[in-house]
Amino acid sequence: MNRRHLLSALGAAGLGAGLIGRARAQHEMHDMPGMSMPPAATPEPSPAPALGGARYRPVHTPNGWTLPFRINDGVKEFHLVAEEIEHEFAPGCVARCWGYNGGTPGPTIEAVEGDRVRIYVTNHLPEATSVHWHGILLPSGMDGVSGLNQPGIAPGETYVYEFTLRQHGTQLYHPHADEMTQMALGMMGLFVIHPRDGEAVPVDRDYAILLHNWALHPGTSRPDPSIMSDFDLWTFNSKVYPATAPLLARSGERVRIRLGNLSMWNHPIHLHGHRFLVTGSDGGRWPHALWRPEVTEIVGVGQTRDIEFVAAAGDWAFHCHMSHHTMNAMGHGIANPLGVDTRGVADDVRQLLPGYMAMGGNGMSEHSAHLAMGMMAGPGNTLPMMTGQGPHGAIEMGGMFTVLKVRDELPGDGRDPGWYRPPGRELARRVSNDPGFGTPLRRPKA
Ligand SMILES: [Cu+2]
Repeated sequence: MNRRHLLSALGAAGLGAGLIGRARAQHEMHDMPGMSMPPAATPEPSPAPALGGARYRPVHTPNGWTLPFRINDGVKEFHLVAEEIEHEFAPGCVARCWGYNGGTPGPTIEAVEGDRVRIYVTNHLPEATSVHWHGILLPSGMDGVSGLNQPGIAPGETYVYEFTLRQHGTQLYHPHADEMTQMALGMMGLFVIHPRDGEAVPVDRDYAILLHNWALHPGTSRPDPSIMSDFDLWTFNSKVYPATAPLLARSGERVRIRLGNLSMWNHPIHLHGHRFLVTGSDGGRWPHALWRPEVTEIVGVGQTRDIEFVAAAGDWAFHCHMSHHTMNAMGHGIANPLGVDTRGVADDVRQLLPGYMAMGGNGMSEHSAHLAMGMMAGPGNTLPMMTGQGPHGAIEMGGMFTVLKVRDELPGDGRDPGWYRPPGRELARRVSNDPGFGTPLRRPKA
């Protein structure tokens, strides 16, 4: 039996193996005060500005930004640059990606129904690109499908797109030239169009999150465009938890979260503690009669969905409900170690593989415990399968996960308010450590 077979027979050092984060980096992460908190907090929403006569509440793109524009003769002018960038998914994992204007996702483009927009696109990539304005009603020649609607924008060239916005809603933009590669490397962005006449039910906070997946194999630094389904990283605005910024709100505020999906999977996005309304999509804000209450909404590939809710005090998980999408890199094709006592063979394996740890026999939770203790090593430039520390211990999440933090009052400067303190006895608590506690009923044996 060769080493490879032996490993796979043993469950390959637990499901996290081969992808176990760099122990030292993780160790430091856990040791640094505040590192379990995402670095980028959410600033206060600024008052609705007057632009071209129309007033709107600006969208906030967590971990991202909004592209500034200038007004030239009544036309809003934007400039996108397609280019290679260095992108950090979370501390300890950096990749050479492709994006726009220095980042992935590209900056959010924001405008108002009725605006005439002119968008310059400069190509700094090594191959031709184009931009498709996904969901936007426009003349065919502006639709951005290279070969069909226009020639590809060659490296070094700048093209200009110009059209009038005839709708509102949460739209997207992405290349339509070597689309598989360029999107796999991170080229995509949100395009939010506000209604011209404002909204009958205005929101106090407006967040925008783009969902994506990445095949960044452990130990490598370039996303692999050939992968169809077995991705390593699942992201909110190109970040994985714990680097995903928390979403902040005050109790009682009306919050909208716009979700766009340009990944290769559908994502059932779930919010704890609230019943939200699905109120819109690429088709704009729906008529009131179509709003429907949900706690989980599937955002299909190429779709957008807007959800709205009245914020209730607490720390509330907000995540994709595909449980592998709230994990980071892991091996998927290995033997199942669950229930297997591997203690006896771990010493033998260590002679072949120094540092080997038998894991997963009692579940995967010990993965995060070992990480916290700095006991695990693995390939460089990857992240632990599950991570994150909360006020009560390991959160054991990654990928498409963040925390909605609702407080009666928030720090004025947009700082993270820290962890929620439940009032009185509103906290689950231990009442016994006797395994024989109580008289639970069990389903009768047949
Ligand atoms: Cu998902």
